[in-house]
Amino acid sequence: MPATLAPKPVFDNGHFKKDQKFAVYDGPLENLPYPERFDLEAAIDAMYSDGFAIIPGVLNAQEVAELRHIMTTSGKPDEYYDETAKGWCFNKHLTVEYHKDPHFLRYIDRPGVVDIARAVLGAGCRVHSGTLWITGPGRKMPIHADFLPVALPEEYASDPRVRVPIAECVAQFYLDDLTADIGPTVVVPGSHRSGRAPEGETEWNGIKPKAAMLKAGDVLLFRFDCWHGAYSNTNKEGRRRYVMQLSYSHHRTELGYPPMKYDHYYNPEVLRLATPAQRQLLGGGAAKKAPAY
Ligand SMILES: O=C(O)CCC(=O)C(=O)O
Ligand SMILES: [Fe+2]
Repeated sequence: MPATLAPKPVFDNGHFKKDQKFAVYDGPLENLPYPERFDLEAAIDAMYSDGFAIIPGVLNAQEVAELRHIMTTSGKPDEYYDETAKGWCFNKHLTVEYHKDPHFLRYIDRPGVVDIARAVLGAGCRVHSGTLWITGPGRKMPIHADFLPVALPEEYASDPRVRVPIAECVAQFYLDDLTADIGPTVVVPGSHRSGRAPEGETEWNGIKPKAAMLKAGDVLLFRFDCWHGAYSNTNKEGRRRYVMQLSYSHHRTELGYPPMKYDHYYNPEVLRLATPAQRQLLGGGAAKKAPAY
């Protein structure tokens, strides 16, 4: 007789749960406090207490303009991304190819952002993946968790003695001075302490989503289990929101591009220009032959 197994627990991991209920937050919008000055220790603590940190002024005006230009001119013609006729919105979402394009090296180890990532994910953390995302009027995103590595009863997740480790976090580089009408990212502060992903809820513990009403060049870094979404883009002039996403993960996570130790997949310019710190973030190391899959 086979041994009786305990019932399979319901493992709820946000984005990846197909039958999850989602709800868009469209209530009154309150902004997150804007940090007057950046304090690294406070930002690291905030990743555990609030679930996110704001790093102001990461990119300068020229870098913002350069990235916006790259995003506008890359990919296919605009018609290809325009889904307004299907009841959706302009939605141009491109994957950053770190192994092909040396331009993107410059963003992966920005002071403040990478320091928090290393502190919360471990010194060996990696760049997991990146995207360039332009979204137009009509776009919104329901409140969700990107990934929930550890599901816990709320009484444990909220216990101050419990510090749930961070598996992955995403840095959103904003390339606009955000206003409510172009759909800022919203986060529910502290919601990772619920121990679960939202199920059609927009608030947790009486805490409503708050807007990251940031300036062009600022970064919002949040852990994947913190509930978040995006307010609707209701702009009447057709203004689009520009964001670069850069996610960091624990060093044992599979990356969304070839790790740099498989250097024959790489553009030689990326290999030539990468600093030792950037090599490490891209999964570099002693060059290896590709595994024989
Ligand atoms: O667009 C935003 O502000 C949020 C994006 C997001 O939550 C996601 O890509 O999972
Ligand atoms: Fe998300």
